[in-house]
Amino acid sequence: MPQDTLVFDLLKKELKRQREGIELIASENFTSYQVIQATGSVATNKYAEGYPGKRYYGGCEVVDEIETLAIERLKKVFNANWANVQPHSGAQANAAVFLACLKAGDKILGLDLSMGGHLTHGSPANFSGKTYQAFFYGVERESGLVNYEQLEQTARAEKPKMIICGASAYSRDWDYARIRKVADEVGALVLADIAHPAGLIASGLLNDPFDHCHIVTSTTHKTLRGPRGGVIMMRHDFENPFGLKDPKGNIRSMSALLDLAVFPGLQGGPLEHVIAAKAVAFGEILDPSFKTYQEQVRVNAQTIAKAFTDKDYHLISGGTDNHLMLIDLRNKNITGKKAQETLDRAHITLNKNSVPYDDKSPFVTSGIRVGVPAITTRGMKTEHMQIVADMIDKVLMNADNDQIIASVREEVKIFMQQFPLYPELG
Ligand code: DSN
Repeated sequence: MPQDTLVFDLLKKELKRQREGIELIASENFTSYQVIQATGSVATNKYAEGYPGKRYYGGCEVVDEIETLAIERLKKVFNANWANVQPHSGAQANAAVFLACLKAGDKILGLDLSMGGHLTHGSPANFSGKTYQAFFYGVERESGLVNYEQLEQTARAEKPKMIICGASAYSRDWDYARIRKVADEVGALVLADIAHPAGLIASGLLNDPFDHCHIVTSTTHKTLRGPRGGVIMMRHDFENPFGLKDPKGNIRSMSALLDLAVFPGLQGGPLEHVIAAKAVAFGEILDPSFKTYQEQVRVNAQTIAKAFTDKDYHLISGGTDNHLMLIDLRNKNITGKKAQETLDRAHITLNKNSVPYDDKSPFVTSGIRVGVPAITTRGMKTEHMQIVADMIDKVLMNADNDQIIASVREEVKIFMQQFPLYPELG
């Protein structure tokens, strides 16, 4: 059969874009080539509704082994005793947790999206805010740190069934023990969505949420550097606190309820090719080189944060403990939207982002989010961070100067040639 040149030419173009640009989207990364191979494998052909050993289709004996391997490796990565690797994404993972633990109309408490939270933590635009009664905590105006007092006060006043910690644009570590304490006081479950910092947590570089949070969800494609997908985990399979029942009316363990929520509650056939790629990525995480990578991510983040601060950029919370930072551009006379679009023209990719207490709409925003997992995978070290910060500053300070932007684009292209990406693809 002839190759679909239209699509494959576009994929070549995308490879070129990835190779020639500086990728600073905090939620992106470059997987290993073997993760790409597994994602593009024959396992895409297999239907396997159910779980290993309990499928609704024949011929599942091999994908059973693949999925079991993924589960066992993931459990080892986080020292968990239960994991589900089927969620198609982080949003699906969170939806499955809500489905297992809550009834429509129950109260949930999460970090406000405009303060760095995630859509699925109760935003009115998302199923989580439409199905459940969502309350929010924020970050302190001065420090930019999570306002734990507000979280506690709201928890005591509203008595939510679930408190969600985790964020999409928060550069500091979390006090999981403090959140669990108030959750126990008001009878709430704690869900930690570690999609962003999961790789640093896996490497022991940030606080471990597993002993304090009942359930932990993550994506697999950000700092974990695996294929696009989600997972749900628990270190301790706890008793079902609200007497929640399975569809047959039986009270079950939380792990059984979570499995049922993923399938058949929310999803049909699992993406076994992606699960194979997850297994590969989890194997890579178990290799000591992954910790070295995460240490470099963190030192790169801190180094570029300092480079920005030295140029009078205002970082929310003043710096970073993890892989990202949020920059308030209001003293630089450029919006987040314009910054993103202008940097794009220089092949420097990041996203505009609301900053806490932003006076601009989410379509415009006053800030940008900068993350270093992808450039660290490309091989950048601390000495490269100043160069990247200088290029960003040059673009932002000359946003209406086409000639300067074109010259930085050329500079970026030459700079990136020293960091090869997927040589296997020619
Ligand atoms: N996880 C989000 C991000 O941080 O980019 C998208 O949902």
